[in-house]
Amino acid sequence: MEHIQNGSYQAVNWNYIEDALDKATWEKLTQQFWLDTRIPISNDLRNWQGDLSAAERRVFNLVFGGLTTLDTLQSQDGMAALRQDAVNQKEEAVLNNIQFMESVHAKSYSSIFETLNEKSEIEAVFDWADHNEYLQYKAQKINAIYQEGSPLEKKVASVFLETFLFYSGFYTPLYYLGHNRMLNVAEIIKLILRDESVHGTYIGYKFQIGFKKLSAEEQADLQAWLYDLLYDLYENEEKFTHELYDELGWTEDVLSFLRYNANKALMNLGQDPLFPDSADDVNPVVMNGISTSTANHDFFSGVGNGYLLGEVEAMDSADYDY
Ligand code: MN3
Ligand code: MN3
Repeated sequence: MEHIQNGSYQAVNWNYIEDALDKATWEKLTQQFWLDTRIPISNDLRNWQGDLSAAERRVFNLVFGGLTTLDTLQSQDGMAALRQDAVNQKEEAVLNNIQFMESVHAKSYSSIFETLNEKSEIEAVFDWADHNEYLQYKAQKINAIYQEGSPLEKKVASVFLETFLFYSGFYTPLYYLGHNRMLNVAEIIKLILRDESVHGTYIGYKFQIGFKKLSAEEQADLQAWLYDLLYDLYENEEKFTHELYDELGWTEDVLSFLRYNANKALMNLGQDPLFPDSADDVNPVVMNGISTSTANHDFFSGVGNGYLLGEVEAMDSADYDY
């Protein structure tokens, strides 16, 4: 947004709030601030060395390599692109917070790698991530929208990335959590999921405000574009999932989990679901992993804004709320 108005560089005034959700989101995100360095990942070394097969360790590493790429994209390009379209200064501040936390997410995977692997193994994972056809396809497809898309298209890209594309990776640590393995790694993933639950809801909400202002024809065009994009990303994600998970025999379960999350991404954007998959279709071990969560699950608690709570709960099923 433009910062100079009537010849003056505008100071941000938090005593004047244009949209209560900006302030509520700021409070929620700062309240749940965390750092990877607080989690004792080395406590998982016994599981890593004693309970996971070589094939499982390999998939685990590649999955985290892929997650690193996507969180790097969010921290370096995603939030910067969305911030250009912020409609007020408090929204910009919230996006600043999100951008920093994306850097924490990206770094946390390196903390996991460092604890569990040798240097040469880590280098191989990064080399794989930088060159994997399907991972690069989705990262560059989303980044192109960040660079060239309209304000609403950029928000769609961000929500699809965070509420859909990450889940082929999140499946693995949630699966182990459901089996009571790699619990400290899972703790990091739960913290990331807690953040993403807020990010997806907030950015989806900002999308819905803009979407409602479009004419019926513009809405129909944008809907056609976003469903095409989702199909395109899903086709790529199918190939990515086969490449990663065929060896373990997990592919069909991961794909069902992906379709379930694709529907959640659409819900965040206020759009109808695309796939028939519901929570009941997802491997119960993974759902169990998600629901063995810790803290209070009251999204935007303490806001005292009834209409927000209602709207947010509807967009954001309790599965990922902590
Ligand atoms: Mn993230
Ligand atoms: Mn995020």
